[in-house]
Parts: sequence; C-alpha cells; structure tokens
Amino acid sequence: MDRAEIVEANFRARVAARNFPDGNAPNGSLANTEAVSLFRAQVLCRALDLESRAMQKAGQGFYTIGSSGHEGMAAVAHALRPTDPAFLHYRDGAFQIARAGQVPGQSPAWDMLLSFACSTDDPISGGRHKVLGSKMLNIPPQTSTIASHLPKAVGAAYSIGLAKRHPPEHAQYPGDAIVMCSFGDASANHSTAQGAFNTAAWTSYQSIPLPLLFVCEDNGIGISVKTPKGWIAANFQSRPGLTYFHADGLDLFETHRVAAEAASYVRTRKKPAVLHMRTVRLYGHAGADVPTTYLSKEEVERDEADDPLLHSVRLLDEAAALSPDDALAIYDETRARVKRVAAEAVIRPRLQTADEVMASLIPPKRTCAPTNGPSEEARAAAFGGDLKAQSEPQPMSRLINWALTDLMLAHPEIALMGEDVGSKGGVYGVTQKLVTRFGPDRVIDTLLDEQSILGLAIGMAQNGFTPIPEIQFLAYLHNAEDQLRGEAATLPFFSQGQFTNPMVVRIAGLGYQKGFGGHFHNDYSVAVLRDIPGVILACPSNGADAARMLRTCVRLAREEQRVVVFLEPVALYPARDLTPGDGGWMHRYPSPDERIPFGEVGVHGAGTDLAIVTFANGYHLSRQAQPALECEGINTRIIDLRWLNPLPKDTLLEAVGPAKRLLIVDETRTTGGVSEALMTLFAEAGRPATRLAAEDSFIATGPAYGATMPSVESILAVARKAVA
Ligand SMILES: Cc1ncc(C[n+]2csc(CCOP(=O)(O)OP(=O)(O)O)c2C)c(N)n1
Ligand SMILES: [Mg+2]
Repeated sequence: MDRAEIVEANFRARVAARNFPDGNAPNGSLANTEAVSLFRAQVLCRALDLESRAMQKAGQGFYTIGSSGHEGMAAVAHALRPTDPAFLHYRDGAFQIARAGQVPGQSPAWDMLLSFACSTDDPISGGRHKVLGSKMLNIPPQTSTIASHLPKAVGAAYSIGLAKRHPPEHAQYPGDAIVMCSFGDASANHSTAQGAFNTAAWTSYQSIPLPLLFVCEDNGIGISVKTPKGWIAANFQSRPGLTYFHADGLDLFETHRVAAEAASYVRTRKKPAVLHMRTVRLYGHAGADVPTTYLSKEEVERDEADDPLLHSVRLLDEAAALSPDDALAIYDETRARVKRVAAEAVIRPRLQTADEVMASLIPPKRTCAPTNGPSEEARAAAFGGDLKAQSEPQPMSRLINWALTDLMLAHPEIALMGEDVGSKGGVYGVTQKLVTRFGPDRVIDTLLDEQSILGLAIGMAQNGFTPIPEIQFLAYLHNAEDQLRGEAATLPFFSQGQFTNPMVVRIAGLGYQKGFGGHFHNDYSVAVLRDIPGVILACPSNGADAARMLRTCVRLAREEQRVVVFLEPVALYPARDLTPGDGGWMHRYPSPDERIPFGEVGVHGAGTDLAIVTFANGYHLSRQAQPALECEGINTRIIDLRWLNPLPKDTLLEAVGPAKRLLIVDETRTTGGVSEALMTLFAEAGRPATRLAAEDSFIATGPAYGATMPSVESILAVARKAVA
C-alpha cells in the first residue's frame, strides 16, 4: 500500500473506532457551523490530493505536490478576508478552498481538478501548470521556486499604505487589506526569504505601514532534510520589527483563533507579523517521493497518526458540532463527488501547440485614463532652473532625469525605488532632485537588497502602480534576476494575463568607464535579459534617444502591462563629445511628446558598402570610426539597434537595406551576447555578417579597462577586412 492509502485507511478506522489523537479542547470564537464548513474545506482538499494522485497514475494528471497535512490553512483563510491578497505556499489547497467559500459563485473542486488535468479550461493558468491561484480570490499563481514570492508580498503590503496616499488608477487592493504570504519551514532559510523578512522588519522598524502576515507552515522537513528542532521559533521569536504568533495547525479552532489575532494585529497596527504554524506532511514531498527512504517508519507513522482531519473530527465531536459518523459521511460523499467531477475534468481540452502555450506570454493591453501631459505651471514648478537649461545640449544623465520628471508629472502612479536614488540622486546623478520634486513616497530610497527592490516593484505593480526600480549596476542584477525571470515575467503567463506586474527596470550597465572600473561596475553580460520570454530590453546610445525611448517604455508598461528593462550605458551618462571637444554627444531635451516607437531602429548615413549594426557604446565608437572609413572610400551606414530584445527583425533588415557587407559591433560577450542573435538573424535572412564582439571575459580595471571590448581601432580593422 502506498502511504496515501494507509493514511486514508487509518482515517476511516480511527474515526469509526473514535480513536483520536490527543489535543486541546475546542477553544476560540469559531462558531460550530463555521467549524463544520472549514472541515468540509479540509476534506475537499484531502479528496483533491487523493484524486490528483489517482489522475497521475491514470496518466490524466501531471503533478502531485499536495496539501495533505496542511489542511489547517483552511482556518487561516477564514481569519482573513477574501480581498486580502494571498501569496501562497504550494501546499495551500485548503486555504484556497476555504477562501472560495467566502465568495459567492465559486467552484474550487472543478477549478482545481481542471488545473490538475492541465485543461485549457483551468481558470487560472489555462492548463499551463498545476498552480494554486484565482483572480476572484486574490490569489496570484505561484511558480514552484520556493521563497521567490516573499519579496513581492512585501512590495504588495507596502503598496497598500502608499495607495492610500497616492491612489493609482488601476488599484486592486482595498485600503484596509492585509497581505498574507505563506511558505514552508525549509523555505524560511532561503536567502530570498531572509531578505524579505529583513525588508519587512526594516520597514516596520521605521514605522512605515506594512500590513503583512507571513505564515510559516512548519512540517519539520524540506524534501528530506529535517529542520532543526525549535529553529523556526528561535528564528522568528525575537526579530525586531516582526511580531511572532504560534498556532498548532492541526487544531482548527486554535489555528483560527491565533490567525484571527495575528490578522487583527497586522490590520490595525499595519505592522508585519509571522504566524508560525505546526503542520505535518503526509505521504512524502511530491510525486513518487517515498518518505521511508530518508525517515524511519516510526517517524512517518508518527506524522500520519497526527492527521489533521482526525484532529478536526475529534474537535467537532467535542464541540458538539458534528458527530464522527457524520464526519465520515462527509468524507465519503466528498471523495465520491470529487471522483465524479474529475471524470468530467479529464475530458476537457488540453493545450497542444506552442502557440496555445505562448498565448499568455504577452499580457493584455489595458485602458488608461487619458493624460494631457503636465501643465506649463506644473513643469515650471517641478523643473525650476532646469527648465531654462532644457534649450541647451546636455549629457544623457540629465536628459534621463528630465524625462523621468516629465513622466512622473504626467503619471502619478509612477514610483521610483532603488539604492541611493533619493537624496543622493543615484551614483551618477540620474535621479537627482527627484525626491525634492516628488517626495519620498514616490522616490524610495530602499535598503541594500536587489531582490527586495524588484520585489517591491512587482508587489506595487500588482496594485496598480507603475514602478521604475533602479538596479545600481548590471552586475548586481544577477543576484536578483530570478525576480524578473521567475516572477515578474511568469505572472501573466501562469494567469492568462489576469494578474500583471508592469514596470520599467532601469539598470546602469555595460562597460567603458575609464576612471571607475572593474568588472563589478562594468558588466557586459546581458544573456539573462535576452532570454526571458515576454521581457523587453531597451538600450539607448545617447540622451535624446534615451528620453524618447524611456517614454515609450513607460507607455508599454502602463498601457500594455509589459515588463521592460531599460539598460542605460553607464559610460555614456556624462559623455559630451563624439570627437574630442565637439560636444557631439550632448543633445537638447526632446519635447515631452516625442517618442521613439517600440522596435524603431536608428540609422545614421546611407552608405551601401558597409552597414554596421550596433548599439550603446558600440554605436558611439562606430560613429567615431565612420569618418575614417568614408575617407578610405567605404561608404557606411550605422544602425543603432536600440531594442535588444525582442530584436526588431523586419525593421533591422530593412535598415541594413542594400549594404553589401554587414558588420555587427557588439560590446556584450561573444557567448550569450547580442551578436549571437544578430548573426543568426542575418544568416537566416541570407545576409552573411561579420561580428566584432566583446571577449568572454570579465572587465579589468586600470589601463586595460577597455581591452576586452570593441574599440575604434578594432572596428576599423574589422570593417576594412569585411569590405576587402
Ligand atoms: C529555490 C528553490 N530551490 C529548490 C527547490 C526544490 N524544492 C522544492 S520544495 C523544497 C523543499 C521545501 O520545503 P519546505 O519549505 O519545508 O516546504 P514543504 O514542502 O515542507 O511544505 C525544495 C528543496 C525549489 N523549488 N526552489
Ligand atoms: Mg517543510
């Protein structure tokens, strides 16, 4: 017999024999009728787990991570409101079912069975994955990376306070909502989780409102590694800024009582708390995992003897709410009903083609209230003396600053967040004066944690803000990139666009800084940004383009709900010249209504001997190389890509036009860099190209700061060879 069959047999036998595990008497404010309906939710959850296993055995289900042993989460749901956003642990079927009971017209069994069956009718993911989640129930779908949802739960909680002060047009959460976020005991150790606890505590420590209830579902084990006894309690009991509650998750009444107390604390005090909840894990981790391979039989049986359903039957009996016989009848009736419904679910259609799978990669467009743009008075007040300077050519850092100012004037739901973006105005001054112009609510000096910065943005975006998070240097995106890859980009995909988190992530990146060097400030690794489906990667080469492109990026986020990365070439922030002293790389501030459309490339020159396809510093360098090439009779056109992903394929092929030779100048790595995509694109289009890309190296500091990347000299050399 497998362990699930053993647990079920035990349940029937022990209820029939009135042989219950020990526990406290029913205690708390849960009314008998409520307790019975929570028991029904627990039983439904159990029946769904068992059916999921049966479906998988029959080849009709595809994944069986279950909630058995964690059914106490039904009582947590009951202590919250269905409008409280819930970022769930994967074992929270009972939470979702109990919450469905709070909202009219829900059919959780049908919905979840469709999800197990990977049917296109699955209302949350459309058959893409077995995920918990529901738009109506305010449960965003959660992928299986553990702990990765914690940073955005902090962001969502922060957004509730902020939305009171600056209500965004597309706000989702009521002003008195609290955010709930659950996770397992092993997950609590993940640095992503620890970062989120710390950020929540750091925020609350400063008395900034953060209505967030963490729920740690402690079953004492990860997959096979045990959590040291007492570790979770010791970890959370004395954390500054976080209040600790403990409940026995096997006891429906106690769990509800403590969860209600914790929720009330969070809601009234607007402070984060942790509910540490004891659970057991029944029949192993997931799928074919056999717990007796790493636990003793006694240990496994000890947990099985503590089946929360047995505890519930005892408690309901003692409370005179439900007799054990009636409990058993509910169990049998529920099992039979789920079986019947499952038979219907497995014949519903499933996804078949790549197009069907990919249909939700790009979120749907949304309607935004028209904005006429800021008045002259508002602009004058915000810009002050800078307004006059706008008629003079300026370097890129200032032009981005002004573009941000105009965008924030036009769209009150934009907020900036990042390390040092406030009073310092960023390492390069790009966000200077913005905190004076818009206040600390909209220009948020965060703590030093990139996962928390992106999590803040993701959570705020889910509540209608248009966040513009800043990552100080590209090298520091990499320790947080899963927040983009695994979380922000997948949210619309796994929810069929019902949940979205549009934003524009600004990242200072790429190389060529002479005086400020080394790899960590000059990173040219963009592979991770190029291969995330649905994410747009934009990269300007000069200030005027930067302002016009940033406006488009914000429009793509606001109106098309896209996740956009705006990669700012750090070495070009202060650049003034094309050739020494000519001021050729400074530009006048483009009028606020000027934009470069998504996918439009820049073309300089009309030469047909050679087309150089490049971007950012590569464009700057190629422009410097161009006069020498022309002198040598090589008529050149230079294409500024601007949009690195997705590549504007047709526009690009049109832009290189009749040029006899194509040269790609790419300052990102040969391996994984942009040139890989470009070479492929041109090869597939029957247009052979040569490439000059950066070395597969890290960048050095000192005199060799540029040695691994294209230079004017190397561009000239490769161009001559290509044409010869
Ligand atoms: C970042 C990450 N690393 C590893 C895994 C693989 N994994 C999935 S669940 C799990 C154990 C989680 O244990 P716990 O947090 O206690 O939750 P439980 O399953 O016990 O409820 C592991 C290691 C993962 N999903 N994500
Ligand atoms: Mg665990």
